[in-house]
Amino acid sequence: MKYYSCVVACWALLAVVGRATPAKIEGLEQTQEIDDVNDRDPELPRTCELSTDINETSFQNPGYPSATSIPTDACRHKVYPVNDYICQIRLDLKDFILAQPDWDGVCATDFMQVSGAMTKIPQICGINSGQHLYLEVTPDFGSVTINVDTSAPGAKWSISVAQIECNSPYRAPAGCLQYFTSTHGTIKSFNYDATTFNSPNTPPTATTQLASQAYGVCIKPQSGFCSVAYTKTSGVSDDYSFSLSGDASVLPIGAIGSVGSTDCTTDYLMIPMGTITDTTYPATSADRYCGVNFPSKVESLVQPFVFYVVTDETETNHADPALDDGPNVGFSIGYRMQAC
Ligand SMILES: [Ca+2]
Ligand SMILES: [Ca+2]
Repeated sequence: MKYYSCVVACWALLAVVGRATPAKIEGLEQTQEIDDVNDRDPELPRTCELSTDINETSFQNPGYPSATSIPTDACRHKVYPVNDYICQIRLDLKDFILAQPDWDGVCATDFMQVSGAMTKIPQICGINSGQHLYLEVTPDFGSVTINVDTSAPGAKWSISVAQIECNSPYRAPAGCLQYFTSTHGTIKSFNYDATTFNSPNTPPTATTQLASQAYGVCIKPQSGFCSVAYTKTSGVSDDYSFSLSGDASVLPIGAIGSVGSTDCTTDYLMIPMGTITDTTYPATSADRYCGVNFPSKVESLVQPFVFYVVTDETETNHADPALDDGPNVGFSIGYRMQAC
């Protein structure tokens, strides 16, 4: 009963206090204290302005599984360590639908932001159900705050929060915002599921790729496997399912992508010493991949198996609008470990 009455009270409080604090980023610096919830029931979902000090809890929007009917403004969830041996926190975005970014890929309406961890988390918005993130913390981290800030109705999220001990086999290597442990799988850019083309054969009409990203995606090494091969999950060279830079709406379908550090300077994937198995490309190896397409296969044997995602803060070329860097949809890349 304490929880439910608090939900109502906190919701009412947000409606009043939240609106009185229009600054978005500064939301985390509000003097308003987050309520400590010491209910030991992990099944009890936590919503705005509530905390947890037990493992495996969920942070959800008010009214979940329905979407919000009014903006929440800053909606914060504070996570305290369950013991003195916590080195990571894994966030699983079970359900995550926020407003889309603006034309520059900036999360200007809604965003999720995390503070208190060593890992710098990019601001995330749009559709990210099924994505996950690892936050690196020190065992004496104090607390981590997850802030989902919405200024439009229609947001919906359910984020499970798992604390990982320093000696846990589930701990990801340091520096990996995302960590994949199977021998094959799919790695998607954040908000990739908000594809703005009607089909992969029609050009995108808006940028869904998010700005200001810089993170590593790691793949767990396995005995008997010596390299990783990356391909577009669409499996089709002549489509618009991949675009990181360049105006995908004017380039012809099937145009080859760009590779290398000269051409890929704004938004790109970095695959260390990638070997290109695609004779339509002018290079046989490159570290950077961008443009409006991806080679039929890129293989890397550099361990640890990591690829990096980098985007700058804009899609606009102020000096020459004809060279605007979008609309771009990001990437959906399949990875498969290759036997030695
Ligand atoms: Ca771009
Ligand atoms: Ca950009």
